[in-house]
Amino acid sequence: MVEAMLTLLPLLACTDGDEPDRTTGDSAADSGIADTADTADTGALADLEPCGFTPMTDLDAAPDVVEVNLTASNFAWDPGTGIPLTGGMAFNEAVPGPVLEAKLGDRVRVHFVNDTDIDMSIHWHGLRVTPEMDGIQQMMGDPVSPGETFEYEYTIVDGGFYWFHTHMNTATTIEAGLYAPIVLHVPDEVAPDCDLPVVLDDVLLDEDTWQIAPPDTAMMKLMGRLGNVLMANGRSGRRVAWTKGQTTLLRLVNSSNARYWDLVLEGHTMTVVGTDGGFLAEPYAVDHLVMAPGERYMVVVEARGEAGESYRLMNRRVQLHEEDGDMIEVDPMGNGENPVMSFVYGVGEVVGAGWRQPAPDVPAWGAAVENLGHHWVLEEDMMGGTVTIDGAAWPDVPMVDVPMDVDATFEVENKSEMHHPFHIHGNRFQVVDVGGEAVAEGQGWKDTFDIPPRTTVRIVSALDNPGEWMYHCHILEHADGGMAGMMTVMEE
Ligand SMILES: [Cu+2]
Repeated sequence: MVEAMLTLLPLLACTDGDEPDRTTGDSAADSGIADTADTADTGALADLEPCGFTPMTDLDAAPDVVEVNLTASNFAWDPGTGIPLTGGMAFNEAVPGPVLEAKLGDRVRVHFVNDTDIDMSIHWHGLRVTPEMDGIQQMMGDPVSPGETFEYEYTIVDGGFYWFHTHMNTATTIEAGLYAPIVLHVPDEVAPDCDLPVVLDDVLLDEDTWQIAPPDTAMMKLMGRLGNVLMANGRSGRRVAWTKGQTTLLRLVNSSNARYWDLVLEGHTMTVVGTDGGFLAEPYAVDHLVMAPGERYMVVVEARGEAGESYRLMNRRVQLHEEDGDMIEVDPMGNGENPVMSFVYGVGEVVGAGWRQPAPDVPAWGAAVENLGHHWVLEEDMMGGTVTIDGAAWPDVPMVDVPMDVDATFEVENKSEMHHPFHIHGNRFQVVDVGGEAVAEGQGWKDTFDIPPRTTVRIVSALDNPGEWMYHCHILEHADGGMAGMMTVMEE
């Protein structure tokens, strides 16, 4: 069963999938759902999960303080194969880790315990915290060692959807399961019927043992480690209960080491209402959504299906990964569909909450500003097996110095033949053009941007958060391999 589900097909055996459309699954499953709809604790509905999330327990009763315990440990978790991963790791014994939930203006305190046997630091991806809380100074010499603790504390200055993850040996530790969502509410948010963080990930398993495959090969270090099991919220095959009429806010993040996802939700339109750094001024509808590693999108879906119907969230992008020296694609169904999660309609209908777009924190620019902060050059030497920024690898990439509170355009020039998702810590940015083409939709705040091959992307920032900040490729093999540098936003 497991082997059949996870069979890897050689590239040439693949047929392109048709445009996905509505499906009701197989008839046996349908009748099972219909028969058991009013006794939801048995039969085909038994494995349905409620649509929503349970946040980490807030230990502080004060309304504007969120205080949580966070422990990283070795933890065997099941990615959906039925075989727990003995090399797995987790925050609070869950993959993804539990949701950190707070609201704009909250003070957040995290009592972090490193119960693993390796050095560690936590990065709050996208949060504009202070440099000493960003996980980088620890990475650069003062890590949270095994058995040690660290108190992370910061104020929430942006709303939307973010995530946190380890920031040392990321290719290994994030692959092992050390990542979790962050949900940050804004004052004028009207709660949807369902608020569902969905973490998209893949993991590379050995097909004899179904355990996490050995460390990266030289080719993986160049191409990125692509998994052979695709997961939503830590496992394949999750089934989430929906009711006709309800409004769902999907908070999506791509936590994969190297995989770009192209998401399709059968039978439903996704309306993009937010990007990495908060809500958009103007939502826009999509029939698919490409997400680079590290990127987030918030999308709203109105549930229009009927009782018993099932709709799949699928990745239709096919990428190659290495296996025994050959490049193989992950395509378990052989048709480019690659479902990772299903939404299953129960009986009945509700009058949904609808969606009211929160007031956006609108970016200031529609085009590049004249002041050039820096021009980065990303390169990859396939023969030499190196990835570089500005001709060097970490820690030798020259420091970028820019003054605080002066709007600046940054150019990221990708001279290589691969996509690189470029992530900048500490400040927020707006993408203004890609290869000279102005960005038409989704002018939201970003901290992670896809830089296509042989293309220059221009981004603008107000640089209002001072300090030394890391920037790097979010293909974790590239980051660990030296595709990273530091930028100082200098106070006057
Ligand atoms: Cu890269």
